[in-house]
Amino acid sequence: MSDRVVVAGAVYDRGRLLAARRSAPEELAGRWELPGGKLEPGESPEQALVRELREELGVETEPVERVPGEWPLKPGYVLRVWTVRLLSGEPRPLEDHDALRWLGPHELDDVDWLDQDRPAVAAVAGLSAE
Ligand code: 523
Repeated sequence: MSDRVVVAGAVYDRGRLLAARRSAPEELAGRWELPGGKLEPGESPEQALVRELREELGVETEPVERVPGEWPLKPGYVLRVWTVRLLSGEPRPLEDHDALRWLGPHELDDVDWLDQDRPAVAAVAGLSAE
């Protein structure tokens, strides 16, 4: 069986990347991630991403491009990432997170990313350095 996809957004605004601190479940709480979540039946990855970012952060966004690569999560799940443009709203930690930070290009190591998000963030940083 193929792995289930979890989508995440590298949300950029004025050159800074949004990092979100998870509030649950216990084993992930306190660690930072690129916000996102699982696809619902019938959704495209881009639709799922726009929905998740609206629910979790209260913002309208537009996926820009897929970040090349795919990163393993818990067994049966893989993470795929898109760069995302903020269209409207100021992100707030409404659901699943208890803090947000905007990281400048030299601040990407300043938060304790989830292990599985680290390679994704490195790929995002490589893309934006081009
Ligand atoms: N991750 C992860 N990194 C990351 C995301 C968005 C998700 O490691 N950037 C993991 C955490 C969970 C799984 O992927 O084990 C699903 O993410 P979650 O819980 O954010 O997905 P939701 O919001 O769809 O979850 P439900 O509450 O279960 O619907």
